[in-house]
Amino acid sequence: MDSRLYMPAKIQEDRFNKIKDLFASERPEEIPHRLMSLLEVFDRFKIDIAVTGESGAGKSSLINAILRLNPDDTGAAPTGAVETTKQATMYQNPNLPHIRLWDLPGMGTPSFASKSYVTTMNFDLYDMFMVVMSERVRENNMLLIDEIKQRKKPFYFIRTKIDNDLRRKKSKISQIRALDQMRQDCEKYLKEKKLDPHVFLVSSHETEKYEMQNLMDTFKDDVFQLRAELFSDFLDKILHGGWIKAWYATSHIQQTGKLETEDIKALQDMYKRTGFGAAKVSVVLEALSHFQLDVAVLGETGSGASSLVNALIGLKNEECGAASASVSNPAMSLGYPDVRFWDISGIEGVMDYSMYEMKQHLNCYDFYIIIVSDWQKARHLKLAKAVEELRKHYLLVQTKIDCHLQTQSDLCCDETEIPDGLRAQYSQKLQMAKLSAQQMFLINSLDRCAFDFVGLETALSCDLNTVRTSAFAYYIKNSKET
Ligand SMILES: Nc1nc2c(ncn2[C@@H]2O[C@H](COP(=O)(O)OP(=O)(O)OP(=O)(O)O)[C@@H](O)[C@H]2O)c(=O)[nH]1
Ligand SMILES: [Mg+2]
Repeated sequence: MDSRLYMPAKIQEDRFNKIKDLFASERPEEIPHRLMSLLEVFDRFKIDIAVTGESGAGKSSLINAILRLNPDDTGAAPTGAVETTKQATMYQNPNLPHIRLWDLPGMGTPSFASKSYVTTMNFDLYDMFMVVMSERVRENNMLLIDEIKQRKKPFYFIRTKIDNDLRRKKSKISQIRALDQMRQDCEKYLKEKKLDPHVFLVSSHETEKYEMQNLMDTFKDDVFQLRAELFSDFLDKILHGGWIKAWYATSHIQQTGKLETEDIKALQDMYKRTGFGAAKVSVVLEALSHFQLDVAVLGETGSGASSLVNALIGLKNEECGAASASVSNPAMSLGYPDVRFWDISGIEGVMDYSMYEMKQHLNCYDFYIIIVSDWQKARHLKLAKAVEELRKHYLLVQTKIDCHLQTQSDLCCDETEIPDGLRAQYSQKLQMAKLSAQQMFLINSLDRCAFDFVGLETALSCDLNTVRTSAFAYYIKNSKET
């Protein structure tokens, strides 16, 4: 474990300088509270994205693909070969509750005639659109785009069911040619309207192919940006726009349930007390976008820290870019945007340190995954205590659980009995150690579908979302102090 690790900047220099200027006259100890009360309101600010298009184009299937749900999963959008979606229905990823995806009924059926579709669907309620089409660009797609353009709202043009289109194209070259043609076909009509939105060619059934990943990555980035703009714009209207603009903006936000009344009041009060208005908020949100979170994966030598890092970033150990135990560069993955995973093995080397020294070592990270390899030596408990004293968060993981279970395979038990027993036993031990962690994730890093790996990923995404705001606030405070 190298304490002199080079930690790259967490915010781009120009953005960092702007935010430093913003807080130039503030006392450092006031910064976290100020930033966190603002960002907590921003965290609750919702953005509404409508997924629209002709009936049967594949809108509901696309939503399921974006949310990584199978059509049969509970909570998935119903899909079907006949007209299926009969009313606008909202879907969310539980880890990203501020992004609301609206599955709209299809345009151009007897129930939803093209002429009245946009009025019936009330396009004014949405902040962004995904116009979904399959097979051919049709007049209805262009009608939708005209309406969106009139409202000056951003949109993606998404051609789906690409797997069907390419079914008969056997050679790579004919596939590339066909994809090229399809893209040109979409862009031709958009260019005629002097529009240049992102165009994606995807399949909701074969999500690992074509441009689904590109769509998800672009969407994650764009949505943060757009939410930040909408939030600053709303503040501008309610604080500086005169009462008519303020009234309209507030009614819209309340009608769409983007913020609660108390949140709006909190923003107004904050402005009165501190002069923190739209311009300043926009500087803060710009700095927050792409703020890098540093996650330390801590384990003893040979405990499987590198394999865990690789599994988290979705690489196999032998793949190019995969972590090796000696690496002191962080690993990054599109699945966890703006998160740097540090592979820190060899923690036994710091076990003789005092609590103070240990905290010094750990303080540069924002979040920790602590690998438990030997309960007897209880090193993980000391690390967890140090992290708790730093008032930071962590997850506890027992790796190589498959090997552990193999050693017990002579016991005749049900397959789930041993892991269930271990989980219960570990929770008890954690309680006895008076740690805030209640759960131990049992995993095999070489098989991401087995044991608690999915649970670990869900908990990690959720925790990182929560930690981001306070990590950012304290980073700004600390950099002002140094
Ligand atoms: N092969 C293939 N089939 C797809 C794809 N996306 C959707 N489908 C199929 O197309 C049919 C319609 O899909 P839906 O997602 O229900 O379409 P929709 O636009 O939501 O339909 P409505 O709600 O009725 O307007 C279903 O049978 C889907 O399985 C895809 O990417 N590839
Ligand atoms: Mg549907």
